[in-house]
Amino acid sequence: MQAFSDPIIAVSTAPGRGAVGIVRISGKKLSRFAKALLGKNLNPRQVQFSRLKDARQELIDEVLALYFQGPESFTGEDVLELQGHGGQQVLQRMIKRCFEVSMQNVPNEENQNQDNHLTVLPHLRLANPGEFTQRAFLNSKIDLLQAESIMDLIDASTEMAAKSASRSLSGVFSKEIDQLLQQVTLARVMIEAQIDFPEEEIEELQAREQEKTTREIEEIIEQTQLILSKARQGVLLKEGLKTVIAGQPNVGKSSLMNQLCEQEVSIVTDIAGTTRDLIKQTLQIDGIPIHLIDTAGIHQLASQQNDTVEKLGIERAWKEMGQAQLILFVHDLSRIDNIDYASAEEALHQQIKQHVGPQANVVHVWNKIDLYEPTHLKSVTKNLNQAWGSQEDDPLLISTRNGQGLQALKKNILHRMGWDLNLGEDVYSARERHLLSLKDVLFHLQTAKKIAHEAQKNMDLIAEEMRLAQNALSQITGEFNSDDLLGEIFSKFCIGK
Ligand SMILES: Nc1nc2c(ncn2[C@@H]2O[C@H](COP(=O)(O)OP(=O)(O)OP(=O)(O)O)[C@@H](O)[C@H]2O)c(=O)[nH]1
Ligand SMILES: [Mg+2]
Repeated sequence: MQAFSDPIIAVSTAPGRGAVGIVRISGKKLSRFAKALLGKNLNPRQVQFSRLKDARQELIDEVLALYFQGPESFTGEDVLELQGHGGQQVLQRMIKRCFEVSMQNVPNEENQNQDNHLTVLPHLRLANPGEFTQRAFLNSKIDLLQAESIMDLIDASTEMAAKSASRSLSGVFSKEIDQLLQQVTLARVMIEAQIDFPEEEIEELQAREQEKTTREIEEIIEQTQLILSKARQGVLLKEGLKTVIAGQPNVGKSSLMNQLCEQEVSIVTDIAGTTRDLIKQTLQIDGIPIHLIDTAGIHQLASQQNDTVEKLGIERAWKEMGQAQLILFVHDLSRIDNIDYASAEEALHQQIKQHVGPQANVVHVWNKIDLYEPTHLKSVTKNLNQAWGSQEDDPLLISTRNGQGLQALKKNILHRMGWDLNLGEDVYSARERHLLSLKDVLFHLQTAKKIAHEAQKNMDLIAEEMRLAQNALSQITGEFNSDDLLGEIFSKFCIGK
């Protein structure tokens, strides 16, 4: 049975070859272990050079040893770091030696009685994924938001994502949540006090207090909305945006894919039905990861034809559209006056609406502007945009051939996802879990506000909603979390972290 009090050991550097490799040990009373392993007493927070030898006194590696005495360490326990050379064999020999030494018996220095011996470091075991960070959390060195941001920092794939993770790690997000929690708690105390108002209390005073409470709830709602929008951006930075390029054959979907990715990832020809399978590529727009998917052109005749590959390709396109956060529906301006093409466009538009739901994020992109220059172009596309319920005032007119309109399209993609440039620098890394809790908080606050605005204010109900908001908030920083959730969060870490 594994225990949280067991000392743990792991290689903390990435697997593979490297100049330096680190073995990390965390536990209680590590100084005795360090002495038995390296033959000398280590001073906390000082780097000491040592020769680590095996049982036959053969050199395993020359190491730099760093000893942190708890609670002034990452995990809050004693921590020993051995920095050696980064080969896997060396590191494994170091770990093996640590296990051997941990099981040795040494005289108990605290009790000089001759027969009194102690095992150097009983129950030493390999660390589970994320266990060092989990201990830091359990020993209150960091809160749950900070623990999660450590993983985000390691995983960050863009500079912006790394910046936002380090902002969370430094506690910016936690501080804002804590402040919000304090505000909610205070408001709740005030409300509870009003419930207990003595009967003889003058009505006027009571009314004034209630008004103040309502105002306070409204302020807290505003604050929650701001934090939610910053957290939303954080999730976007971390997770990116799944975007599918869809449309009829030959409209220029693959050309758009290549232009956005700035490389030839998809084959482009003038033959309708060139793309048959999904082509996936991740790119960045202003530091936001966009997971772009090029799909097979969709046409109504496919189901009547015998081309199995094409049919399968179209099926896959529909499946991806169903899961996409954004669909770039590409249209071919050079064929817009062709009746067959236009009616197929209308049919496809209806199909997309049915398939992905009316709330889906569909951006209409009008391609091949270089081939179509009549003066009434804008009004034609504008009418179409409006008829199709598009959100754009100005239609997105592009040419993948000469690059026209692509910048506007990129901006539009970010805008559609609610990316607020003004918040850019303020963003902190966040997860779906945080968004769900914040939405929960907002729901309870808004319910409380609604009751507060009723003529017959039921203060008991308001207090209950505030209590639920408070609970949802404390779930974010981990004060109020089930063991299951904690287990799930930490198991996603890598070993040694
Ligand atoms: N003039 C012009 N031609 C374009 C433009 N974009 C694409 N084309 C041409 O249109 C044809 C089809 O382009 P693709 O990118 O293969 O179109 P697609 O939508 O991926 O086609 P399928 O994979 O068959 O569904 C090619 O001959 C392209 O060179 C554009 O902006 N202007
Ligand atoms: Mg294509």
